[in-house]
Parts: sequence; C-alpha cells; structure tokens
Amino acid sequence: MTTNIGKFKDASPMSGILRMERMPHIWCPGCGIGSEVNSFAEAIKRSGIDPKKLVVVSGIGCTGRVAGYVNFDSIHTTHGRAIPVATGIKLANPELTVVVFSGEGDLTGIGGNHLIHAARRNMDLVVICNNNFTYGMTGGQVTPTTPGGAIASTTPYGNHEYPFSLPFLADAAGATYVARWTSMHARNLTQSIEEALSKKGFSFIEVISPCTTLYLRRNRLGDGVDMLQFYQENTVLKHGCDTRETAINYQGKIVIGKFVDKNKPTYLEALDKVGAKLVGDDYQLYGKTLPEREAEAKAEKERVAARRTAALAEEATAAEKGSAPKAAVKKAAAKKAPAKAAKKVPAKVAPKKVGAGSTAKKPAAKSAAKVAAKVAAKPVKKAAKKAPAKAVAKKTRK
Ligand SMILES: Cc1ncc(C[n+]2csc(CCOP(=O)(O)OP(=O)(O)O)c2C)c(N)n1
Ligand code: SF4
Ligand SMILES: [Mg+2]
Repeated sequence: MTTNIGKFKDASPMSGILRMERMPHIWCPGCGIGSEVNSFAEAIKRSGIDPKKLVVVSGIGCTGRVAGYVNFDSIHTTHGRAIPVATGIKLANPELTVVVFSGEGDLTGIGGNHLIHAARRNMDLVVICNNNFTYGMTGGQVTPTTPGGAIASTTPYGNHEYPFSLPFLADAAGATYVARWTSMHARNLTQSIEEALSKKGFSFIEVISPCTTLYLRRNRLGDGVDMLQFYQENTVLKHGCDTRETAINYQGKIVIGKFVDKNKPTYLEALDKVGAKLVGDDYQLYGKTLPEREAEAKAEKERVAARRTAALAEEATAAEKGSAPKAAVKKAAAKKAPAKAAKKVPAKVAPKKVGAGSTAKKPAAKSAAKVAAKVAAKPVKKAAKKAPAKAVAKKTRK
C-alpha cells in the first residue's frame, strides 16, 4: 500500500529541503538513515547556506539514495566514486558547498582510496558516512568496519578481519574535522553537520546506524528501537578523544564526540599560494585574481551569516508558538485530504503517531523517533549515563 504523502508536502517543515513528492522513501522501518537525513536537513536550514550553492553527492547503496531525496543539485553517482565526483565539482566551481553523504561500504571499501587522498589533500568537502557495519543494499555482506565476530552473509561464522576505525583513518589521513555520532544523537549530529558546513577543509562525520533488516536480524540484535536503547546505554561522549582510542568492538562501548577540529590550508588555498608565488599579482584561477575571489568569498560569508540569523529567528518564533509544524500538518490534512484519507494518512506521517499502531495505549512503548527526540533533548553526557530502562519497549524477536 502506498501512502499519498504528497498532500502534506507544503506543511512539512522539511519541504523545500527534501523532495516530498518522492516520499515514502525506500528505507526499512527502524533504519537510521532517515533520521540522519532529518538532521542533515535541519543543519542545512540553520546554516544559512544558499541552497543554489549546495551540491549533495552520494555513491551506491541504501545510504546512496539520500541524493535522490534532497531538493538541491545532487548526484547519485557510481559505487565508491562519490568523493572523486565531489572533488571534481569543487574544483570546477569552488564557490559551491559540496557534501558527500554515503555508506561506509561505498566510502571506505571500494572508495577507500579516494577517501584517504581527499583527506590528505584537505579537499574542502563535508563527508557524512552512514556506518551500519554492512553492505545493506546488496544483502548484508561484511564491510571494512564490520566488528570482529559479527555475522554477515559472507562471514556466517563471524567476521575474522580487523575493522577500520573510521575517525582514526580520517584523522591519520589528514581530515581537519572528525566527529562520530549515532543515528540516535539527532541534535548533536545536526550541530556537527552545521559546524562542518561552516568550516573549510575536509570534514568527516561518521554516524553509527542500525541496518535493521540485515545486520541486526542476522546478529539477533533486535529491532531499531532496541538499537536506540543500546546506543543510549553504550555511547561514551569524549570530545577531543585521541582517535586511536575510538575502535569499535562487537556490541562494545562506542566513543562519540568531536575528535578533531583544526585548520590548515585547503587544496585550493595551497594551490593559490604556489600560483601567487610564481605569478605575483597577475595570478588568476577561474578567471579571477586572488583579491577578487577573496572579496567575493567575504561577501558570501556575510550573506550566509544574515540568512543564518534569519533562520534561527524563524526557528525561535516557531518554538514560541508551540508545535507549529504539527499544527500545520493537521491543518493541511483537514483541508486537503478527503474524509477517508484524512483519518488514515496522518497516522502514517504525522511525527506524533509514527510507530503507534497496537502500542498506542501503552505509554512505555515509545517509538524510535520519540526515544531519539527525548535523548537528543538532553546533553549527551547525561543521556549516556542515565538510560531510563523503561524508556524503550522490549520487542518480541522473530
Ligand atoms: C562497482 C560496483 N561494485 C559493486 C556494486 C554493488 N553494490 C551496490 S551497493 C553496495 C554496498 C553498499 O554498502 P554501503 O556503502 O555500506 O551502503 P548501505 O547500503 O549499507 O547504506 C555494493 C557492493 C556496485 N553497484 N558497483
Ligand atoms: S537494508 Fe538496512 S541499510 Fe538498507 S534501508 Fe534497510 S535497514 Fe536501512
Ligand atoms: Mg553500509
């Protein structure tokens, strides 16, 4: 059965950022990719970046589908080639903000070489890596991050390879911003993406996320809600942690936080330096002298700051008015949907009722979205320490 979500697209707080006409998306219930996209959209809204100057690049995989749901210029490129395509876009037009959003298989398996060299060169890119420890789209094979001992379709007796720790890899290769969150840490992730967008250089954000259909099921780890509870109880916030200490063991503690935040000339800035040294004041790149490009960049920075202030003010006004987006959704439903659909459809799309169904009368049976929102509302440190056992319903495993 398909849900005609199109009628709610104007009421959604994400309309304009996401292609609502493409909903419902392909991701499985409980998969972490959806909430990451929400964090990403929220970060874009707040960042003040001109949407016309933003490009999103994805490779192939379930995460690779992100490029198809965003309302910006985007490319769903070939497997493992998201970073070289993004690099090409940045080199062709340095005024663009280029974000790569892809899976760990795509970015660190087949695309691993591109990842380390873009980090080494300090290409000005933001890379968001959804790490679900598996090749989700192709049936759950082992990836370069699958923890030792975990079962995959290609390691039915447990993974015997040593996995990458992605923050360590990105840091060692030269990334200037490195952070790790889980798909449950929605607000931290939003803030982190926003921060990375405002920074120059190679930013790498890893998001640990459940692949419910393949990784969780094969390893008998429950469902998406069980995994949110696991993240709540087993993440340890350590900003500035030495990335050598960020390895993940099978079902062990997960260190999260911002590990690296430093500045050094980007690839293009370093190139400019060489050019200016060789040619002097006549040096041009893209038909513009260095002072011309610097003046343009400064003006754009001011425009971004003004848009950001406006976006934050709008957010504050909406918060003052209460749950404005929900009210808008209800209003739109009442106005546009035929009587029958108006009854049925909101249960599928309104945030309040997602995952309700048979559990609606049991207050303890909270949806994944509710648990995520509740935890995100608290500072991460507290959330990691105080895991209310009854916050998440125990689900029967199939
Ligand atoms: C050159 C090439 N090799 C292999 C594939 C098959 N393939 C498609 S997606 C994928 C794995 C994706 O895994 P990941 O990047 O972790 O994304 P996820 O589906 O887990 O989000 C593979 C191996 C392909 N499309 N192209
Ligand atoms: S197969 Fe896994 S990664 Fe892909 S959408 Fe489903 S849960 Fe998400
Ligand atoms: Mg994956």
